[in-house]
Amino acid sequence: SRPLKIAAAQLGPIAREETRTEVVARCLKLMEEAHALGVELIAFPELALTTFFPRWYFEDQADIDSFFETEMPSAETQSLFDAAKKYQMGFYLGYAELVKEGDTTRHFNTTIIVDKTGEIVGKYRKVHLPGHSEYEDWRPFQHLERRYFESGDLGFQTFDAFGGKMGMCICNDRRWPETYRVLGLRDAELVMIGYNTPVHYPQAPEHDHLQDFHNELVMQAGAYQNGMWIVGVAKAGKEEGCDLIGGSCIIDPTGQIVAQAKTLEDELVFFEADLDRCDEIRKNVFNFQRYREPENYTPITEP
Ligand code: CDT
Repeated sequence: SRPLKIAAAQLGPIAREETRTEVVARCLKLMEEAHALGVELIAFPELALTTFFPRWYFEDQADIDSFFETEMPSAETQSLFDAAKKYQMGFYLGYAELVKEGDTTRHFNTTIIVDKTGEIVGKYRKVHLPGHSEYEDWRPFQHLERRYFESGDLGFQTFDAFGGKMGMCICNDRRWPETYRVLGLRDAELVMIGYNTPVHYPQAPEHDHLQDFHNELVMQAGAYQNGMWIVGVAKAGKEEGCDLIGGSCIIDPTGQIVAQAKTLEDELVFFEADLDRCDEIRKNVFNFQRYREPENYTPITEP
């Protein structure tokens, strides 16, 4: 067996006025709690350092850029890396990433994996950006990810760390089966997924009551159909008047939820996983080499 003690560090709402330093202090508290349980890998949500800013339309690029990190670690986030080293606990952290490349400035919705020594060992930039790119006055709140970010350019890679193969994706990516399948084809054994999911879906409010169901449905299916562990971790609760779902959970490779958050606040969800359990699925019903029929799947990769 390959045991790995993992945790989802759900965060409650982050106010617009809350500073990075205040949020990092909340994260450090969860790391301390996790350390007492012997956690080796802890996952924080999507855009974990600030409020979910795409809910507002900003005209001024400086206002937008104030939510972005230009370096990682930064002065405000260094203590997370120090804690990783001190506790021998790696982490997954979502943040808005601003990159300068010559004369161009690029914006991504990003996550990293940091190992037990405090080194960044993997990076992912969100591929499936939801929402819209122009101000839409009929909405009770905006979802301007398609205005503020460009689609990720790193693909769905896997990373050797924590005694296995780690994968990442972000929020809306989890609704797309291709995300998990590409990670599965690259042998991911544990995939971490941070999310900010409003309860209210303005285009189809009749689906609002299905948000928790859809969250579990897609992650449980992804876990089972690819024989992988999944850590789903929410930014939850009423954030600046907008209700976000919670339901952070750990899912085993058979698709069962083995641990789940009970609140919409800062909360640790813990489980001792066994990465070898991926074989229960990968060597049987979803033995890709034996049973996949890729010649029948060609439309999937056509634009
Ligand atoms: N952050 C993020 O990707 N949220 C979307 C909201 C629904 S689409 C407007 C999600 O897929 O949960």
